[in-house]
Amino acid sequence: MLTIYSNNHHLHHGTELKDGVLKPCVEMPSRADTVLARIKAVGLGDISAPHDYASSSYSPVHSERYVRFLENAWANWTGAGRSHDALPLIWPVRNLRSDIEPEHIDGKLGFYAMDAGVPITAGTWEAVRTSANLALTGMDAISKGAASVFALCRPPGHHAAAEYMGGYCYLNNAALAAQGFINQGAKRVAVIDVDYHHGNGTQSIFYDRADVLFISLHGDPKNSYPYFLGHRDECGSGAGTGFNHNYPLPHGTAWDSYRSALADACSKLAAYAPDAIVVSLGVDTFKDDPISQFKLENDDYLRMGEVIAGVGKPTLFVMEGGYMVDDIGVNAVNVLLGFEGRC
Ligand code: SP5
Ligand code: ZN
Repeated sequence: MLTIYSNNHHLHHGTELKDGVLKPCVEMPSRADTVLARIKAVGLGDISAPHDYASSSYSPVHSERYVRFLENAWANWTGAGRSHDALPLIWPVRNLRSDIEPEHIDGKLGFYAMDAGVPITAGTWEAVRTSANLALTGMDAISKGAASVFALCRPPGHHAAAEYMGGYCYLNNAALAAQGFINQGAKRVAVIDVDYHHGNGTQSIFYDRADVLFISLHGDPKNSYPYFLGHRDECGSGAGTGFNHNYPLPHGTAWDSYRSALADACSKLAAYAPDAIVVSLGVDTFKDDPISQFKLENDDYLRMGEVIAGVGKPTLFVMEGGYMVDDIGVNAVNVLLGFEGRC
């Protein structure tokens, strides 16, 4: 399997507000380095650099004003006299106005963020746009005939929506790839999100559309981030009704019950008969993940790849979360090896 990778992810490493304390993000550069090392160790296949895509190709997945905000945030922040990572400190919750974009950077940060896990630093924009380029390059390779490709994206993307960032995510790499397939002529694309956390951004972007099916398996939002989306009754709206499926699962979920949910999800995938599948591949479902509550083991990821391969469609894997750095290389690459029947 071809991997698309760039060293530019090293440009992004920041701090998050966690457990009431500012700490280095668990979403750190060594994550992608570990996955890349494992790809080389098992000889997964060629590793290619991304092509460059203009930010105009982010429409309609992201709004133009949101992209301009991301691009200029660091300059605006330092222009206001700050030198530490930019983080939001105020949010337009219920009954505060969110119809007027503030001019001051402090207002903009809250306007465009869902949490304090999305630091913006000097190198963030370059890393973020490169991560999107990886997913788009992988999408193009599949459109040209590749059966499967792995976009080793960092930062991840599935919490980012049309106009907000959150959960270490800035641009929604998987959604950009899904829209890319549609732009290249695909009639139907399916996104399946196996990250521990609900893919709220991807769901939101495609919620009213029938041409992109979204399916997510994740920690029940009653007890897991992102808390405010990902319930079972969210089925899509308007033309998109019936094209969104959530599988909220309890703390402690291990492979047996995960496999049942995944098999059900994959039967829905197959019934949709998509031209291409995008997998939001988070491996924070691992038993030792520092911020998550599922119990998957190393070899379970081989089986996960096999089940997804059973759908039998061209498949783009896009890296999302996974924070047990010692194991994420093995776990992410196990999904890819399982998909290829190399296990
Ligand atoms: C891409 C991705 O996986 N983003 C995840 C963002 C999660 N951010 C907040 C996590 C808070 C978890 N707190 C759990 C404490 C467990 N001791
Ligand atoms: Zn996650």
